[in-house]
Amino acid sequence: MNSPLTWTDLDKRAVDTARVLAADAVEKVGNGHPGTAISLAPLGYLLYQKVMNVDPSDENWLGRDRFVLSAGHASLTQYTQLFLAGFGLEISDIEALRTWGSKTPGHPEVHHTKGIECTTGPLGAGVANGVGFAMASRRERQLYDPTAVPGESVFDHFVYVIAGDGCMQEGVSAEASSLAVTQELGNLILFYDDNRISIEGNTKIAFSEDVEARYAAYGWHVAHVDFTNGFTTYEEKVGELYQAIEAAKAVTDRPSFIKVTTIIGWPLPTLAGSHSVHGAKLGGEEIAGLKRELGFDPDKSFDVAPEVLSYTRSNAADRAKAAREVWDAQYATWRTSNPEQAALLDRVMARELPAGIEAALPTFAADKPIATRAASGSVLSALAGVMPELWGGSADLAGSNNTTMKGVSSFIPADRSSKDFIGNAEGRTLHFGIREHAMGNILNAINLEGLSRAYGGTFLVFSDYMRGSVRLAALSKAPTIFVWTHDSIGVGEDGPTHQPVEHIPSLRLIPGLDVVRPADANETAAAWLQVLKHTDRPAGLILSRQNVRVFDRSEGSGYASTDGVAKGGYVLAEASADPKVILVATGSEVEIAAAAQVTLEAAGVPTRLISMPCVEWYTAQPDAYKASILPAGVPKVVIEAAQPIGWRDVLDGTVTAIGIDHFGASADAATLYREYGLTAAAVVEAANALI
Ligand SMILES: Cc1ncc(C[n+]2csc(CCOP(=O)(O)OP(=O)(O)O)c2C)c(N)n1
Ligand SMILES: [Mg+2]
Repeated sequence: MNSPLTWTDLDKRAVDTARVLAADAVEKVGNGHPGTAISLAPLGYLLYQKVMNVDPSDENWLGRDRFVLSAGHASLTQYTQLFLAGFGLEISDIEALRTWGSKTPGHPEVHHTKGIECTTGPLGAGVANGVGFAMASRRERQLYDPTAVPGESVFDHFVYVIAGDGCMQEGVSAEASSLAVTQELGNLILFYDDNRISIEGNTKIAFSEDVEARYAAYGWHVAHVDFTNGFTTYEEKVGELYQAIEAAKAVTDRPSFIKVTTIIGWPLPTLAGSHSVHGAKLGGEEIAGLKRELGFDPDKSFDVAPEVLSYTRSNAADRAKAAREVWDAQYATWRTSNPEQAALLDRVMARELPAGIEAALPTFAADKPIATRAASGSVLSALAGVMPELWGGSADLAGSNNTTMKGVSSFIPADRSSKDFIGNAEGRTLHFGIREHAMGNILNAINLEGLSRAYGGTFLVFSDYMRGSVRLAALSKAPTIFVWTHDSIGVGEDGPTHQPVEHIPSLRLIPGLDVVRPADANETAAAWLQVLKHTDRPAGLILSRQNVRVFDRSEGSGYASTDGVAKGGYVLAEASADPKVILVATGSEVEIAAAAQVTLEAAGVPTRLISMPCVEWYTAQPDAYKASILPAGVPKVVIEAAQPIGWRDVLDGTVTAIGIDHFGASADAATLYREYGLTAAAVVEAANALI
């Protein structure tokens, strides 16, 4: 518990300083979002100076509370507090808002500005990130400090999220908030800035539910602090807000929702309450009026009284010191009494894989075909024991995605155990429900937190439902692993709604995302290893529903080992002489290309076969390697059961790409492959046409 709230004139002055800085910063650059930063300054200040355990001198302190500004456009809400608390932002950084190279970009960006936990801006995503951070915290306690009393471990902390009307309107927040209560996330506190304004003005044109009642219906602990006193007067009730936060912290069996009714831009003299302050500069007159109202010199910009800054910085430092004294001692004790867990923590924080992980991976015999999704399931089960930090699940498709590690229980409260899934404290199997978008953002938060590694699955076709989170993973360099199965028309009878066609090339368009489509079971194991090794980027594992041939890679078989998987593309089967044509394929189409290679070779055409499980890894190889396996002068035929766009950019020279540029249909997979011309015969024909 924090001590009773003290709120002096200096605190008030500091809050007002945050407001005028927000106004000045947007005015200087000529664009940005001043309104909410002005009216939410008391909440931001309260959190950073009176509530949260954070350490401005060590922004990665493990014991810190996590903060997410889901309303990312109001980034100045956070930047001004990071400045006042001394997280490394100086006044020149506030002055440089939204300009090239500044530490204060338009929206908060993780790994860019100290004190930012995750990149926000796409509205609602931050709510799901908050849920992810809260889940991560519970798992970390169990992983590293399993005997601790919940709430008393060095790994316990609170997660605070600020959301606005937009976040509450976006479906992803509903998905995540529903799951948060199932997960009993008592460490999560969500503020809703109920200012009833978004870009198009009064939200009543598109938003009419009682959001507080909605959260109560989810099962959250709810509270309301009304700065407008029922739309009569305006009173920034920081004391009441503080009490509401303290009460929320005391509720440990469910998340807490605090609606704060505000007026956007308050106390701007003429524009408070107007949507024009949401995302535009205010104008000199208005800012001068604000400054006069608050007792600031209207002729000065970026004017911070030294006594204010020294007060806020020393207050933040003192609070951090007090919190650290307790935590550091507790942490030292934890390390000595839990040497095994401490070693695990050190390894995971260094982002290293366990020694001997290669040996733990299964190998698959070539005697019978296996779907790569099934191989993936075997890989995960094999990793469960050696990689305790690994956890994951599916958006209700565990049986289809093969995402459940054998022998691992579920990450659900024990009393939610079902016939099929047993939940307990050790649980690592995640159940996202049918909530792909929230799943993606929850995974991102867990993986950004970095104290465990999480994956999540759905059908590839539904990657569309979570694409925003995939993009954020790539942008944030979150090492999230997306397991996308049922990766082509090979889905078969479910028909075109479930048959991805455009997804693979469209995911390849996302910069920084590794799109990995292994050819067979053994490539799947190698692909998992490679994906786990990359800790600075997300990957999508694209896996087949249908069985595919397992290549015999033994000595003399003619097929190469899986060593080349790490290079993204490699010679799976060499030509009998200098190749006249090179066949390139990914995933389930590699076996088709292999059959075509046999036919072409039999007809006297020396043909090389390349498996290319990951274009991104291949592209990153030295030019010499690329030229050695795919020389420009030799014609190439590519086959992939997807939109064939893009291959001419990956491969030099003459390229024919066989794919599918239309929707599929409901029929068995073999029929669809035949009807749509994804056959060895088509590859042979295309090859013959080129040579
Ligand atoms: C997913 C998404 N859609 C649209 C936007 C563009 N956008 C930025 S702010 C905003 C309005 C947000 O309203 P609110 O959350 O109430 O914030 P306030 O105006 O109160 O600051 C919109 C539509 C966005 N950032 N993210
Ligand atoms: Mg609003």
